[in-house]
Amino acid sequence: MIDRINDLLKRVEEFSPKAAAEIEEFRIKILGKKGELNALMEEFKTVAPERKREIGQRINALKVAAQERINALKAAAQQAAENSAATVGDMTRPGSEEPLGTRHPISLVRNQIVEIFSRMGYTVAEGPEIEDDWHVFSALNFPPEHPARDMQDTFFIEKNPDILLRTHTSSIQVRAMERSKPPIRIVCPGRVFRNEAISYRAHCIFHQVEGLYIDEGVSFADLKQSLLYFAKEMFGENASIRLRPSYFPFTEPSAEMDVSCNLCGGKGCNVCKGTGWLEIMGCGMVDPNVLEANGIDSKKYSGFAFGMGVERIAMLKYGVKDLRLYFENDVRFLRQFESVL
Ligand code: 2NL
Repeated sequence: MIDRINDLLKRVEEFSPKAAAEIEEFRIKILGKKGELNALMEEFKTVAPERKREIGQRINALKVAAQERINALKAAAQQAAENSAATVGDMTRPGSEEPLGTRHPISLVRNQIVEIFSRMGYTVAEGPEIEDDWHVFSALNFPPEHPARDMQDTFFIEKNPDILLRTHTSSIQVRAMERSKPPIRIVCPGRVFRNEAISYRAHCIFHQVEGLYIDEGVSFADLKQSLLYFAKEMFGENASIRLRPSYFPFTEPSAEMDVSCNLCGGKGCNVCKGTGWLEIMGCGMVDPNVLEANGIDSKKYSGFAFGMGVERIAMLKYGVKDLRLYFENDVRFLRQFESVL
């Protein structure tokens, strides 16, 4: 009888069903009313009294082992069924909704600036971020000793004074003048790099949009009218502009352009520091030296150019107080900007 108990125990331990239905079949065959275990119990009645204790313990152990094995197999089969249902899924269920991302505020504002100028006939030009001295400084009338050429202000690649990260997107415009004859009418968006300490108002990487318009008879009046149109489209129909004399190596005359403060309507607030005006860009008539350096006859052609910082425009438009927010990619900040552009 011991052999039959051991044999059944072995079969229980080795039982490995190929389908879940086999487990229940096996349970009935072993543990069922007319199963093999009950047959052993029947036979147990005839066991000699002095052996009852040992054989009884063995039958009991067999019963426990069989129940545990069957329970474990059933649980595993159910888990497997749930897993395969999860991977295949119910194809008729509605899909789960994925939240849409939002465009970065810098992209939104850059796209909007580019779009406004494209309505005035400007096309977009781009160029390399790693540049040479000629396209960033020399072709733009920077004198050899200009402080912008200093290591303190410009990132040079491997200390080579001729290879550097562009400090403004004017280098794109220089490349456009090299490539094509006037009329030229382009906007140049891009990242620029300056060796500056990072703070709430400065960063070593930021974004600019510059513009260049060269043709016969382009005047300062054209500059004013174009930039007034831009300001109204960007800041609203009530926006007005003023130009203050300034200096850039590449324009003559040069000016800083202010737009009326859209927060206080020109009355004076903490954003415009009580002046009613916000500085938004630099501009001017392209210096004849720059035209000549780029092979354009300055007696025949004239042009205007302008440049603005995208971060600054976005700060003024959205009331962002700290420039570092643009670079941290905190979704709680980024989610606040939704737009179609
Ligand atoms: C500023 C000032 C400016 C330009 C950029 C330019 C480009 C060429 C020739 C002449 Cl190729 N000028 N660009 C002109 C005036 C101002 O930017 O404050 N930018 C953030």
